[in-house]
Amino acid sequence: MSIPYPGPNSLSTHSAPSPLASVSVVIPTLNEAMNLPWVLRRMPSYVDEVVIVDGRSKDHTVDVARALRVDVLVVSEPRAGKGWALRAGFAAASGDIIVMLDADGSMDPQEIGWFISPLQHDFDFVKGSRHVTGGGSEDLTWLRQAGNQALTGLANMVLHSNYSDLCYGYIAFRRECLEVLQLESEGFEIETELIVKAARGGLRIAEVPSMELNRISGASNLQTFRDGWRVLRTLARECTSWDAPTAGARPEALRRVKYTYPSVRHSRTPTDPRSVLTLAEGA
Ligand SMILES: Nc1nc2c(ncn2[C@@H]2O[C@H](COP(=O)(O)OP(=O)(O)O)[C@@H](O)[C@H]2O)c(=O)[nH]1
Ligand SMILES: [Mg+2]
Repeated sequence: MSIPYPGPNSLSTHSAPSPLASVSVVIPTLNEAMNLPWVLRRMPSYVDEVVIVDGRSKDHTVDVARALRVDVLVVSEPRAGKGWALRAGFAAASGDIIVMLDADGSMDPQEIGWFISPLQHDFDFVKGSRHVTGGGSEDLTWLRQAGNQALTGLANMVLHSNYSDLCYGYIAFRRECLEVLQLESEGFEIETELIVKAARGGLRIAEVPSMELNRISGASNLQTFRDGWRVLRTLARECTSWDAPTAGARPEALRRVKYTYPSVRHSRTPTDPRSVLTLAEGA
């Protein structure tokens, strides 16, 4: 099943039937056989495609995925790192909307609707946040929390943005965004790369609350200091040397002036009550 998609010029095509946007969910997996069943069983029915990216698991992750979802697309990526995995998954995904989430049970697929809703209202890129009302985390240690807070503050200062949660990888975007983002990260820093480039590329960004749960079983692959350093390096690199494609080089759906947000203004003039009351009388 697909969901209504307003298309790039939704305001001007009001009377035409909306095309349906398809939804792909990309999930990188590394030894998640014990956790993936919960994730796949919580997948909303309107998700059209689930892409699992594996290549290094030593358990039965891929068999479990195939057993639970016959139409699962399994992409093999033998190189180590979440960045490699996500990039391979994005390249294979066919949906109009791409959602990325983890396989360890820390991100609830039932929240996907919250991410998709802003994409249907002209946003391009939607980020989950544990630090807005309605969001939270069972999984953040004080050290990770402090590091994330410092990195988020730094990113906001440099980007003139107001992100509330930099290091969190529950994200959805319209697939055209990939042409603007030009991803190249190999590891966990891909989340930072996505977020920095989305801001620098002038995408229309929304944050939605997300509740991060504990990993169901197994241990995190993230190493706080090693990966924190990679995040910092990515932040510095993408903020200084990356140049977003200009509006002309973009897909039609994302074309707008570089670094500026559209300011659509709806006229708000006082209404003469008589014009409304006569309507009611005529009815
Ligand atoms: N395919 C693939 N997936 C990975 C790799 N490293 C981590 N992942 C997956 O990326 C997601 C996030 O990893 P996790 O260890 O939970 O990191 P954390 O959530 O930041 O603590 C999980 O679904 C992992 O299975 C990798 O090298 N290859
Ligand atoms: Mg995790």
